[in-house]
Amino acid sequence: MKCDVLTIFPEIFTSYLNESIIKRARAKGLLDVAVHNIRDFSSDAHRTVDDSPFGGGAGMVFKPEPIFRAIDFLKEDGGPRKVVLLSPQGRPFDQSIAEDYSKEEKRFVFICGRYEGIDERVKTLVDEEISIGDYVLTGGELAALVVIDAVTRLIPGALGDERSVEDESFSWGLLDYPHYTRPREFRGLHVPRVLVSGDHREIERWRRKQALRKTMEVRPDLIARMKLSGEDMKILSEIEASSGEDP
Ligand code: 9D3
Repeated sequence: MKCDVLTIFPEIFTSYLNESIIKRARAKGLLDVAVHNIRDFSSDAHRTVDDSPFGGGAGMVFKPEPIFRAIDFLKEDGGPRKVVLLSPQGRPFDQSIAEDYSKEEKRFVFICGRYEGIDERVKTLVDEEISIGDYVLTGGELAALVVIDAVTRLIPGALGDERSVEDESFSWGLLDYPHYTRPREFRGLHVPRVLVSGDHREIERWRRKQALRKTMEVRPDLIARMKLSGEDMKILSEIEASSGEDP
């Protein structure tokens, strides 16, 4: 993925984009991200980017001119761009959008809002408006990082272990099963016997069952829109039958 980020707080991005998997993806040339300060595109000595709302009311609104100028600058090379505005009014971001973005050939421009909002005329530049969920953030910066993070790990070669993405497509739509590592007993807490049995078919079935149980418990909406196999149906009826028993 290639992208530019427009923000008035470029330093928010510095540490996250320079650690771990994202850092390595950048070093490998799989992720190209450039962060730009919208204030650099203002036209006055005070580097003003906001103003009070027409019609009155509290707070400030992003002025259109600096954002238009920034986008004009980014579009100078003439290459195709996909302009994404991070905003609470956007389409909810999910794994399928992350997959689409990871295959997109166009260079992205992520616009991070702040203040009460952004002058509506900026939307004439925007191809897609994206939200990361139903809660109120102070700005779009964390949302842009969430999108970049979720997309980057889907780019082939970005994760050390390519099997991780494969496993996901198998269990897509379910929450994860419980994980354990050494020691086998810790402060009286034991690792489930099946995991040390060496019976890999039984281990697979146990994991699937735990994943189905957990998902049923906290995200029944995910189960409702999943395509369940005959085996999944059988496991679910076992879970149903044993509900109320000791774990
Ligand atoms: C308190 C002001 N709100 C009045 C209803 C509007 C508002 C404006 C700007 C609320 C939040 C923000 C800043 N948030 C984002 O820019 C944002 C966001 C979010 O708040 N939640 C989920 N996804 C996103 S993407 C960008």
